[in-house]
Amino acid sequence: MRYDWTINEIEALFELPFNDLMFRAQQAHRANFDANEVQLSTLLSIKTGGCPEDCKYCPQSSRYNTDVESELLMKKDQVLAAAKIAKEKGASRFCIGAAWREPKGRAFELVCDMISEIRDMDMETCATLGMLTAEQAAHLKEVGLDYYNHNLDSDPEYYKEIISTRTYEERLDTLKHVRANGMSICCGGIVGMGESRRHRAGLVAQLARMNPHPESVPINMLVKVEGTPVAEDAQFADTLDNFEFIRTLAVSRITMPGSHVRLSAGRETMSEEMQSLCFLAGANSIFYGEKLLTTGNQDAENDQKLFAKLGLRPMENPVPSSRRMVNA
Ligand code: SAM
Ligand code: DTB
Ligand code: SF4
Repeated sequence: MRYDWTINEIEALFELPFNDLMFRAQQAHRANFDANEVQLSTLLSIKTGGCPEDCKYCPQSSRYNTDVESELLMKKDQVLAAAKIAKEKGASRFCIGAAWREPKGRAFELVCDMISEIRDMDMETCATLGMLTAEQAAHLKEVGLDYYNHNLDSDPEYYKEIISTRTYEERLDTLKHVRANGMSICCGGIVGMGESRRHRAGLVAQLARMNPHPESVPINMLVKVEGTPVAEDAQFADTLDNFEFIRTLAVSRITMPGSHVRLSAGRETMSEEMQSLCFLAGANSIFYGEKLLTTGNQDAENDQKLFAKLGLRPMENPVPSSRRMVNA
């Protein structure tokens, strides 16, 4: 495993002829995984909207006029009911998301309680709650959280075009606390926000220089939501070519060969052929279920049909039997 990738080297991978890039990605994929298995994660927004941060892509920021209303923290019973449905449909990981800058007080305690119960449901647990202190990370580990999702979103240079209310360093600090407390990291970014190929290579370099690599790497294709700056401002008007998105997945696969690279947001509008090229590029994880946090995703039934056409299988649930409930 390499942790010393330079931006130039990664940019050179981006520039390979497409077929050569796909071949390299398949080689890396097959050396580390069953190339016909895809991990399924289901997302649930447990606290939607009203976020004080100014992430220019985000429909949940209170600063932009989008259709997303601010809601209260969801009740535990509702969350557990959604987790049960996800499990029945075949998800191996359940991820809860909150539109917070950081978790606080009683709400954090309530979320910890939810996590400890999801943990007993024979699924991997994941949460994305914003910035964490070292103490909060320790507490999440204690209640049984397996993964924490916290994205870098872009490379350090382009970051200032997207977010002003939280620094890149603060993101890295949160990731440090997650790692120090023995949880797995889910960390990736968004492409299609008007960044250059060099910026995309810079994002992948940031991820691939982490030692160890993030266990899950979500690559999101920007979902342009009406009312957010990325959908309204001329600076962000360009849309990303599909092949460039596929290349980003392939380069992530080659540089982080042991990680689950996730074909994340943006899948709702992708054709079956586009998605199959994403899998060929080494993506081996998806968000599964009809909703992401606030926007749509492919229906589970569509995914099942596509998997059948391509001969893909959902990855086995990795939760050890020692953690499984006896009467589940
Ligand atoms: N509030 C927490 C935070 O930002 O850390 C957690 C939830 S936040 C919505 C999780 C991630 O979703 C963001 O870091 C971003 O990468 C992704 N995301 C949000 N809106 C998106 C969009 N419109 N298109 C693609 N990805 C998006
Ligand atoms: C990630 O990288 N993508 C997910 C998850 N981690 C939390 C979120 C995508 C959000 C897309 C816009 C929405 O549905 O609000
Ligand atoms: Fe808030 Fe997270 Fe959206 Fe940023 S990405 S506005 S922190 S919910």
